[in-house]
Amino acid sequence: MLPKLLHFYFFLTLAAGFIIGVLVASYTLSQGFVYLDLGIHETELTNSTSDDLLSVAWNESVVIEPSTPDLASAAWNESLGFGEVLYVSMPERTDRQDAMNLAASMSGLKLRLINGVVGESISVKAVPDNNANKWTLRPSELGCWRAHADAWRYVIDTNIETALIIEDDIDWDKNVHQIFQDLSSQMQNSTLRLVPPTEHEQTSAPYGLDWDVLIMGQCYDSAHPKRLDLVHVYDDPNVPSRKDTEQVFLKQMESLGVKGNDVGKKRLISPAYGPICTMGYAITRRGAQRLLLNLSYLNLRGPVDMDMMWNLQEGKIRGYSVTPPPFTAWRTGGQKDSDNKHDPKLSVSGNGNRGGWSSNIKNSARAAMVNELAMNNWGDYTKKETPPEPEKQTGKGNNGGRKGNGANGR
Ligand SMILES: *[C@@H]1O[C@H](CO)[C@@H](O)[C@H](O)[C@H]1NC(C)=O
Ligand SMILES: *[C@@H]1O[C@H](CO)[C@@H](O)[C@H](O)[C@H]1NC(C)=O
Ligand SMILES: *[C@@H]1O[C@H](CO)[C@@H](O)[C@H](O)[C@H]1NC(C)=O
Ligand SMILES: *[C@@H]1O[C@H](CO)[C@@H](O)[C@H](O)[C@H]1NC(C)=O
Ligand SMILES: *[C@H]1O[C@H](CO)[C@@H](O)[C@H](O)[C@H]1NC(C)=O
Repeated sequence: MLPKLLHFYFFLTLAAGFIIGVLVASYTLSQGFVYLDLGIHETELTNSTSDDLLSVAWNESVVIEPSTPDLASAAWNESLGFGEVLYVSMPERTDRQDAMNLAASMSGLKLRLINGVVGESISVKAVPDNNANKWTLRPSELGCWRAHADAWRYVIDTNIETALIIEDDIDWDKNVHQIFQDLSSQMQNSTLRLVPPTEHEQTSAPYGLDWDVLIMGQCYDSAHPKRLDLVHVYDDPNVPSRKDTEQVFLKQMESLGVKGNDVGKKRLISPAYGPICTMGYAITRRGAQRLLLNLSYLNLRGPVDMDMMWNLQEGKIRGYSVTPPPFTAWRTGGQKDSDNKHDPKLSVSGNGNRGGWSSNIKNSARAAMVNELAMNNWGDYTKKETPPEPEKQTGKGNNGGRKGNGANGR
């Protein structure tokens, strides 16, 4: 009797073990799919994180308990792992808003519009004090400052921990999520941190919170001349080649020890010191408060980017610069390129978007979206009617079968 009972219990234990195993495995599996649902484009899902999750999921043995998904994979969400993405655009530049809406949708990003401000509309009473310098701000510079200050205010009001702020005339890489995932894993353990990340940072701040501003869309930059030792260098397969990188960034990289064959392979994080332009930067809530304090409440000593730089150089705010910067100007030539410096001698449209260009980027998102949306409907009908020819390897220029119908002109 007793041995029989033992057998029974033994069997029961086995069965229970099996059921638990199946439950845990399917839980892991569902975690994998939760992640997949967050992914924006199917084509992006072949990336390491989802691969890892799937290979865990398909393993029968109960390997790992459902771990918190890698924090850096938040970079694949619609705000790149920041609280929100805000973009500044003059209300009348609906052409640029169309472009940003389109490019963002093709890159799996969601943007919130912060209206640009006409400088002349700002009351003289609302202009910050400017005792320190004699710089007289042009109305367009004042308007630009006001729009960014409104973005900072939005961050403070909404209680988000970080925001990415971009302008409306920019381009980025079509692999922007991968670039930011890589940046995030580097920043989590960056050698530039003064203190180890807090528990909160480790669980919910993909880029840490040890900064006020994270400069990622500068048009000029330089590192602290006496602190060229402060740099965090890492491999990034998506950095532009030397010929696609502007001189100013090659120079900065060289000053920080990245030259020769490392150019085109490495990206750098260094304490921000001399950045100009505000085409793309992230701020923490504390950063937004510091900027609103110094660049509104106390004073405004010059154009918003200059005063931010002065504060960085004076050590009054803490920032990091990412080099080469992931956000860069989209240029078409002509008057459309600038809302600040109107030059009536230029033609209105320049080369137009079809003739537009950008530097510091390996795979332009703007160029990619034109190709990805291209089609040849009538050609496809013709192709269907004629029996398919055997597939020929055409080498470069053909992006493979997936969008093989892409007519490259219209
Ligand atoms: C199961 O896990 C092992 C170890 O992590 C891995 O090498 C193997 O490829 C996995 N199997 C499958 C089918 O993914
Ligand atoms: C993206 O991830 C960040 C960090 O976890 C989070 O704060 C933000 O709300 C997420 N954005 C979206 C659109 O889910
Ligand atoms: C950061 O460092 C910790 C502790 O050394 C380690 O457990 C973690 O995997 C590292 N994270 C990344 C993203 O490298
Ligand atoms: C703000 O700017 C002033 C210059 O007017 C500078 O002296 C001061 O240190 C700055 N303060 C803070 C808190 O950043
Ligand atoms: C994920 O991203 C990397 C880096 O951009 C890319 O080279 C690769 O194609 C992607 N992974 C896979 C397995 O496709």
